[in-house]
Parts: sequence; C-alpha cells; structure tokens
Amino acid sequence: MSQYVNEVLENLKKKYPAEPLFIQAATEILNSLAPVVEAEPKYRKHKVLERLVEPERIISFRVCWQDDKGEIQVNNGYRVQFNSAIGPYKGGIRFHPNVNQDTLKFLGFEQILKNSLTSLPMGGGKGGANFDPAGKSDSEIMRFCQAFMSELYRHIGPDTDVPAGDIGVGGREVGFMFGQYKKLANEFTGVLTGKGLNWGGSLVRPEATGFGVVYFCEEMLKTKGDSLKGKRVAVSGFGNVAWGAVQKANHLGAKVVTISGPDGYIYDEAGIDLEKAAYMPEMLRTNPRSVAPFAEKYKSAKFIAGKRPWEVKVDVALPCAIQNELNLDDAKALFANGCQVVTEGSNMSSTLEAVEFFMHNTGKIMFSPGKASNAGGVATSGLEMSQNSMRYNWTREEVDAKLHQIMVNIHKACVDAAAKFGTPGNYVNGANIAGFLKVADAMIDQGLV
Ligand code: 2IT
Repeated sequence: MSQYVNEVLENLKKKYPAEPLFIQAATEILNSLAPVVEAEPKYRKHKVLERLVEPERIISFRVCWQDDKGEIQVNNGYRVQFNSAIGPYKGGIRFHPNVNQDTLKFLGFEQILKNSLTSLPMGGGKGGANFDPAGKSDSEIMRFCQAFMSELYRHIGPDTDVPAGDIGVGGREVGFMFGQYKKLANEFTGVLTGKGLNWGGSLVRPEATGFGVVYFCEEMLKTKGDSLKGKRVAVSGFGNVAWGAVQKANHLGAKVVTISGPDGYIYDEAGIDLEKAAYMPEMLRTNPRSVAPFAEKYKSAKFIAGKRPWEVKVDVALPCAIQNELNLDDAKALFANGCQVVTEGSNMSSTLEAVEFFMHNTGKIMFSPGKASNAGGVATSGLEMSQNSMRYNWTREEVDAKLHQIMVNIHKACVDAAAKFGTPGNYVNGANIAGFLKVADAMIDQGLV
C-alpha cells in the first residue's frame, strides 16, 4: 500500500471515468509500483507518477475516404504520444471497430514500460482508428490507409514517432501507409516498422511477437527445471501473435491443441502443427472474424462456437487474441485443470480480477503480463530501426538470436525486480517495476519538460 499511489489513482479515476481500459491498466501498473515509490521519495518529489499517467500529446483526427460503391465514409484516427523519455515514441497502429481514445491510452501506457523492458531506446506510443478491415477490398484498405496517413504523416518521423502494426494492421497496411508517407514527406526513411523485406523490413519481424512469447514461456518453465517439450498448449487468437506462438511452440516440442477467433475456438487433439499453422494467415485475410473455416479444412479439428479455449485441460496457456480475453472464471478453470503457466501474448489479456487471482497463487501457477512476454514484437521493430539506420540487413539467424537474448534478458529483469522489491515470482510486479525505473529516472534527468 502506498498513499502516493492511492492519491494518483483516485484522481485518475475521477478525471477519466469514461476510460475503463486505461484505468484498468493504470491500476495494475501503479499498484505494482507502491514499494518503489515508498522506498525512493524522489519519485514523489518530482511528481513522476502524475506526469507518467498523462500522455505528452494526443492527436485526434478525422479520416474521410470513399468505399467501392462511391459512398463517403468517416472514421476517427488517433495517435497517443505517451512518453518520450528514453526514445522516440514507438508502438503499433490498431484498426478495429472498438478503437477509441481509451483503448489507445491503455495500449500506449503499457507500451512505455514494455519498450523500456526491451532495453532498446524507444518511448511509448500507440495509434489507430475505429475502422473495421473485415470485408473490405484491397482498394478500400489502400484508400483508408492513405487517408489515415495524410493526416498522421505530419506528426511522425524516424526520430520522432515510429508506428508499426497491431490488430488489423499487417504488412499490407504498413505498405500502403509507408507509400503515402514517402509521397508526402518526400523521404525514404525508417518511419514505420513491419515493412516489407524488399523495402526496409527486417527478417523475423512478422513472427517475432509470437516467437518472443514462447521464448519467454520457456524461460518461466526453466525456473522450475522444466521446459515446453511435451507440454499441451492452449493458444487463443489466430492473428499475427498466435501464428508466431503456434510455430515456436511446435519448434520447442510442445503440442498446441487450440486456437480461437471472435466466434469460438478450435480444439484439435491431433495438434496444430507447422503445416496447419501456415493456414492461419490465409484464414485471417479471408475473414478476421471467424476461425470456423479451420475445422472445415482439417478433419481432426472441432469448432466450438461462442466459447473460449480456457476450459480445455492444458499445461500452458498463451492468450494471444485481445485485451480482457481471460477473466476470473477462466483463470480458475485453468488453475483447476492443472495449468502451470499463463504467458500473455496479447496486451492486457487478463482482467484485473484474473491478474489478482494469478498473483495470489504465485508459486502454484506462473503468470506473466503481456508487456513483458509480448515485447519481442516491438523489440524486433527496434532491431528493424537499427538496421534502417545502418542501411544494412542482418540475417534471419542474427535477428532471431538477438530477439531470443532480449526475451531472456527481459525475463531476468522481471525476476530480479520482483525479488528485490519483496514479491519473488511475481512477474506483474517485476515487469512494471523494471520497466518503470528506467523511464522514471530518465524523466528526472531531463528536467521538467
Ligand atoms: O503491442 C505491440 O507491442 C505492437 N503492436 C508492436 C509495436 C511495434 O512498434 O512493433
């Protein structure tokens, strides 16, 4: 408990009653920081928490475009430039119907600490639009991306703010946005990451988030003298993160028995192997709202409509879909079924109640928050930025080795910080504290700006 933390949180709740996701993220993070701000009065003196919870800048703009029928469409675009204490703003762009300022503030806040954990020089930011890519033609996607970038380009730059992909934004969208930025700025620079390999992208970036999740999970199991080999794994989602996680889990000898979509989950007792994983991106392109086609293509797979995969008996759970996809009942079900480790792949996969349940059962079930275990995506974006600056490309092996080492280092940073501040084995506290310290000290070093 910390009076300082409570005051800041109470003020935040009063000020932003319409931002439940941001308040959820802030509650989890600030509560973890209580022992740090109590031990070090300088953070209170410099009002670091009050400053940290306010984005440095939020850009909110209109995006007008024309659909294939010639109808005019109007969407809302945003970029939350949250914190630049340790580097240019960095973070993805999400296109999803439920995107609003609250969503992007929660994601941007998480991103500050995540990027700090990677040990690369990147500040925290996030952007997006309430645009639904489902069912849109390539031309519609292109026109939307161009309209979005026509406004955003004036606020970003390779040393200012470097966006990337997130839900609804992959290689195709990054391509269209990059083309429009280049045309408007008359510059070919590393202003976006997740670019195509022929025009400045990095090897391993597409699969990096999922690979990193599984590398992190393997490190967690290692602390118990165990490994993923032979484990039964439940993955949720079937997008970019889930796709990488399924592959790497297979590489490390695990058996993946589930993936999921907004409409239900796939249970495949034969295992979702590398060949089946290759079908996931195709399914995503065809319809990002349904995982059902997987069961039509593979006879061993069953589609369970309207449910989430956490009811399946597994050793390892990797939530890789979207925020709040794992609630208290799901956490209890996993625990009751003997699940040993939950490694988040999506940002804030678990509700506050589920996180509290996991923290309460530290020692009996291991749990890591997305900001630590999914940091491999943005870390590899950082590696893409380095390659762009050097005008040089590393090989697949070089990038993968760096990604792996970064995940090992993040895991160690979390374990060490958790132990140092009195909650050994608590990855939530460890991640929040380790991420915070670097940013907070940089903010103090740089004065009141
Ligand atoms: O949530 C995330 O870390 C991302 N969407 C990736 C951000 C990035 O800049 O690569």
